[in-house]
Amino acid sequence: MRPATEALIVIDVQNDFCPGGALAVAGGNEIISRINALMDDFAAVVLTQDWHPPNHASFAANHPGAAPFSLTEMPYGPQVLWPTHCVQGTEGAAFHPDLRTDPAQLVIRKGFRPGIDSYSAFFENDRTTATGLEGYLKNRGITAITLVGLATDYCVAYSAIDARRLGFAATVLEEACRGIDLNGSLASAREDMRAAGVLVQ
Ligand code: VGL
Ligand code: ZN
Repeated sequence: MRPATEALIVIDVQNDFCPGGALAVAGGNEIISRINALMDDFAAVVLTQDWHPPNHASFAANHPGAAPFSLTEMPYGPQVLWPTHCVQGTEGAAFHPDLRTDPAQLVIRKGFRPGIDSYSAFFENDRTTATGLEGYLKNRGITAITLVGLATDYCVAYSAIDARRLGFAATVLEEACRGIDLNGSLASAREDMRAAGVLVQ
């Protein structure tokens, strides 16, 4: 068992990010048994859930003429336009049926504001609108987090880098993560995480 100051943060292990889903990450389902086992080592377990309204600005379908995986400019900076995924209340947004959810004390939903995407478990993509996770963890006396889940180069990396910015120690267990790898995003995410002081294992 890890010390009570450590939390496991399980990022977006949802049907749409697993094979057969709308934004499938290759091998996304392969990490689930490892994540399930890890939950027994941590007294604090948090799940995140990508949770978009149908009119979400990150969906290519809501930008006439735009192709999925193309880039657009949002008021907060560049934004990848994704296939429609993790729509609130749909089967695609549900946790993968093999993921243990009972050990989790908190589920953080993110990306619910139509005009702004939210990769990080801590902040929306403007990097200032908070999800509340920082306060929850600090109130529980958590000082170090271990991150696992999907996708390594987007939601996992953004969460880990924000964790460092907020003063948490952060470890990403790559064997329990899978990436999308869009135009070299996996290599640059690893580099950015290391530069931010994230331990990438
Ligand atoms: C994610 C793209 C869009 C993720 C979420 O969970 O990494 N990626 N929404
Ligand atoms: Zn999303």
